[in-house]
Amino acid sequence: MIKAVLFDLDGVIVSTDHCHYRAWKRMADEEGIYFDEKINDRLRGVSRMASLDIVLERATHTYDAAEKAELAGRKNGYYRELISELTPADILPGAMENLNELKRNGVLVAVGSSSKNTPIILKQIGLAGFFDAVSDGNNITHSKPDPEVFLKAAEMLGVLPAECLVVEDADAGIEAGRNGGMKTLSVKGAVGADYFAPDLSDYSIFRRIIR
Ligand code: B16
Ligand code: MG
Repeated sequence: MIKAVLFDLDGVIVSTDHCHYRAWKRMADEEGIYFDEKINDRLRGVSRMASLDIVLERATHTYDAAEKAELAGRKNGYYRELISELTPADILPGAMENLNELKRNGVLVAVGSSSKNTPIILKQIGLAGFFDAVSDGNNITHSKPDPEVFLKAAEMLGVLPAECLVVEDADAGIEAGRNGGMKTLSVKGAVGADYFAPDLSDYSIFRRIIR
């Protein structure tokens, strides 16, 4: 029986992909590194430093640890500028309706995100304090597809992994949920899940999964 739904943040509750893209692109352009939307797609659900390693695959010289930290920090500064403009209107279609219905039915809701910027994003979109638990890039040491972020969320909620449904837009996130022994719902074409939906605009999706 499903007692809790663990939501990925970027790409599921709010679309910050374009903010990540613009911030990585600005940094890559400054460094003369080729970067495009296709490379950006590979960064979905991947931690900041692992994302940087993917971006640097196209670099013409190697960067040492201190230089890498500077590049990641610079990108994050650009990203912060962009997400400071997010508002509740940026919550993706159907997300609020589904979240409210789950709560009304006594199902616990949590965030399970790789992003260290999760608290800022939740505040910007008016959802700080809304979730029963928030597990994010600040409380984990292993990034998706490691299940840590979702296992921590389940622990915070006091439920078993088998009682959780993970909602994800990234292949690595679906894999993380499965690695944690949880049921998974894919949106936006992430592969390998138990259930699939194009997005959360279908208000009956959870009613059909959680019986
Ligand atoms: P930050 P999610 C992930 O969030 C993003 O999808 C991914 O593109 C990003 O690199 C990662 O967070 C780390 O973000 O630099 O803000 O710590 O999809 O797991 O909610
Ligand atoms: Mg995501």
